[in-house]
Amino acid sequence: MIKKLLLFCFTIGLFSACNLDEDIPDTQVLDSNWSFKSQHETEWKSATVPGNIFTDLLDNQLIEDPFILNNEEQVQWVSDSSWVYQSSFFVDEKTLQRKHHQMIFEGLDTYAKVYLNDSLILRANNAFRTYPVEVQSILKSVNQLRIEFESTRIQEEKEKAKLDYELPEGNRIFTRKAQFQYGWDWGPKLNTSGIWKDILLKSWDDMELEAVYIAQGMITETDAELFVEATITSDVQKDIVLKAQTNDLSFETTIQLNKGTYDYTLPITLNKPKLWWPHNLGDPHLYEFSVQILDGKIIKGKKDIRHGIRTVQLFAQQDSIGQEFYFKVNNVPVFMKGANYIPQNSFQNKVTDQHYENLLTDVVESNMNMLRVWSGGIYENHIFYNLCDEKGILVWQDFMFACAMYPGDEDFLNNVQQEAFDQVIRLRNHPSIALWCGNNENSEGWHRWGWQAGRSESEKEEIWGNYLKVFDSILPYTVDRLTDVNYWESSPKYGRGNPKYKTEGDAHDWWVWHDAKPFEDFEKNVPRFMSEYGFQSYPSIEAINQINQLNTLNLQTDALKSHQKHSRGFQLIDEYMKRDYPDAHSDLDYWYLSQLTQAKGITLGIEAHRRARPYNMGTLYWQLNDCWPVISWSGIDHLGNWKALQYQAKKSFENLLISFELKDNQLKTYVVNDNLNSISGPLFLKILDFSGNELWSTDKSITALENTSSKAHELSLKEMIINLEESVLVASFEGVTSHFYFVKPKDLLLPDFETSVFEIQSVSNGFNITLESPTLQKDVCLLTNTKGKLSDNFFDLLPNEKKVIFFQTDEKEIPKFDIRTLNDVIAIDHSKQEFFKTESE
Ligand code: BMA
Repeated sequence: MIKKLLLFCFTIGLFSACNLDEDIPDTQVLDSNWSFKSQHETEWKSATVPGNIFTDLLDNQLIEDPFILNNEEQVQWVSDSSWVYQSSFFVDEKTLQRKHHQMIFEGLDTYAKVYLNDSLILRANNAFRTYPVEVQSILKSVNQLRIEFESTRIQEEKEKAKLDYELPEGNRIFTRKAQFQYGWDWGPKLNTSGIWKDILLKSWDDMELEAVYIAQGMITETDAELFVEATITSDVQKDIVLKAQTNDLSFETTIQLNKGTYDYTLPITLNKPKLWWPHNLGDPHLYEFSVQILDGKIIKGKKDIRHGIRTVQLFAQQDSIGQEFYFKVNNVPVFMKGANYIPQNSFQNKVTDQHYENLLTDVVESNMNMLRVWSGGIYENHIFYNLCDEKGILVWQDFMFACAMYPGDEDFLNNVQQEAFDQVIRLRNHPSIALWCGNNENSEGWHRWGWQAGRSESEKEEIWGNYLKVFDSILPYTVDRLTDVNYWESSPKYGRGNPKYKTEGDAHDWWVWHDAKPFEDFEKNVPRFMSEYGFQSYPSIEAINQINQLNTLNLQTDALKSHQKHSRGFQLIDEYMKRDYPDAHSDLDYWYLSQLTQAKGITLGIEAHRRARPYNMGTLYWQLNDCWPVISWSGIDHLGNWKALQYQAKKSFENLLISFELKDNQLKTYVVNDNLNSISGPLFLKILDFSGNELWSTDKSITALENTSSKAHELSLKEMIINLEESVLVASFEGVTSHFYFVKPKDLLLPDFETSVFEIQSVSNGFNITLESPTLQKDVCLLTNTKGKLSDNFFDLLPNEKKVIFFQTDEKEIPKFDIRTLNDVIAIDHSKQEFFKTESE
């Protein structure tokens, strides 16, 4: 247990350069010379660390790629086997002479015995924990490190046998590792094993600066009170200096170092602090701190820490309606717009820095200000949070417990306590983290998914009691003690089975999709904060072709079927598609319409939630991304390609939004303004036919107050003499334009497909594509085999509107584009109908 010594003396002055010697710990990353073998074999093969057994087998051509064809099924034996990894490493004489040597295992997956020079130094059983091990008595100049990983199945069976009842949902609950690797309704069953994070060897003499946390005190416009907390392990008792520098400011204090591990605090005050804001409301400003401990003129330890000064609070008080659920950042209520994030790959070592950069850039470009790191995956790497800090993306951070009930024996609870402690300490310097949440749907599952059926009262009491020990005691206590952000026990507070889901806390709405309810229900069932709702679609053609290993689109293969993990997935996509869209007559059209269906449904939800602010204060759809090529709820597929949903969500997430609601023949136009300033100007409304003739128009001066949603106009359609199947309403306000159609897409009488201008012009970093048509072209989709990124896609082209799309690519040759539009699909559909008519006549 770390004790805390508060120190009161501190000084402030201008940073002056002086010559200092360094005697900081030596750190060696032990990631070379690794090899692996199956426990029962003798032949060693080369391994990559950090990594995992599947990618090592793949690299050695011992298995086929489980992401393509039906290969997942063929590689299940890998998880059922036990594996051994070994390496040798050298320690130079000077380092060896140091007094302390500690090995730090940042991630072992999962049941592992670690031997250093044939001595057992560690038994690990939690992939989410960091294991520090003192090795001074064992370390030599040439060392052998061997790690034996036992199949998780063996331990899980042992744990299961200890209970006289079964816990939902399967044996994964006994093992503290990424739960999605046991198979999910969007993920393959690829239960990895191996060294999935770095192993470090740290050597030092009499003291070590282990960690630094910058805690916040009072923040006002004039001052920010901060506390630089340094965790120091020492052999000696003496006075040293704890120093922190940022910009040209330097702060220091003398501390009385005690033997052992303690926290020491340097209080500092920054004048006129620049606050950290989510990107859609301001600048995510970060202060760079350099923290040192100095023994006389010798630097004994140093760490660079970034700190964003902000307050973030969850407000979840009972109110006259039920229970509010909203966040304030820097004392301002912030509407949260975003999605649920899952691991980017079943094999974490395949996720490069560039993947993180691309995905989080996409998040900002999509106008999202919050991601929920969902609990069936992993506590992400620092790079994820670093980028969220830099880019101004708030993070709702789940603890890794999903859709199940977990054990509650002493060993398990201690293990969870240590995991929570490690992870919260590891991540607490990130200003982007806005909330810690206990679990995903465990409480919901227990209360409403039949998990209590057939159990005795004492059994139920025990299982729920164990739930409370973790989620109502260990986790909230850890968060409260170590951080300045709030804790929320379980997401959702209530699911759709409980009517309170509309009035209390956060909600998951799976009426749509799982219960096949209409998308329009999103407008009826608006909760206080929607933390999950979603709909599946096919991924990019590139991803499908990769799965099938074909050059042309084919939706009928067994390979593709094995990449749909929801038992009713295909059926539900089809059912919803038919409700709103015309029949598809080719695989290409089916693919295209599946994406339009998803985009239409989810943006309907996004906008209903945003219109309802402040009753509702957040909307996070399920799900942002994929962990392999798959038919899923994602907006961005595994290859980074945007689905129609992502392009359309980007528009629905704009700070300034014009949104419509049609009820009882009354069309209400809302203006939602998430900006922190009010916006005044004329609101233009016009109804056009599909050839561009204006059928009706009006304009009105309005003011959209900051941080509000309000009804700006109401139109009675009863009085309108227009053909609704052939009209579109176009609204614009201060540079923002929105379209509204009065009937379902399949009932639109769209003109034939025609784009009169289709120009491609080479510009720097890509090409500009100019489109224009004399008639309305709906859901224009540009398709190309060239790798790149379109600035917009799946958009509507108004009659005679010139639209320029930027295609960012490294390719120098003019790419070839095909165009798909809804006009096209409907035209085929109509001609088919006519054809059938003629035939039967
Ligand atoms: C939510 C998630 C996931 C699941 C998704 C779609 O409940 O938390 O468990 O993948 O629904 O079914």
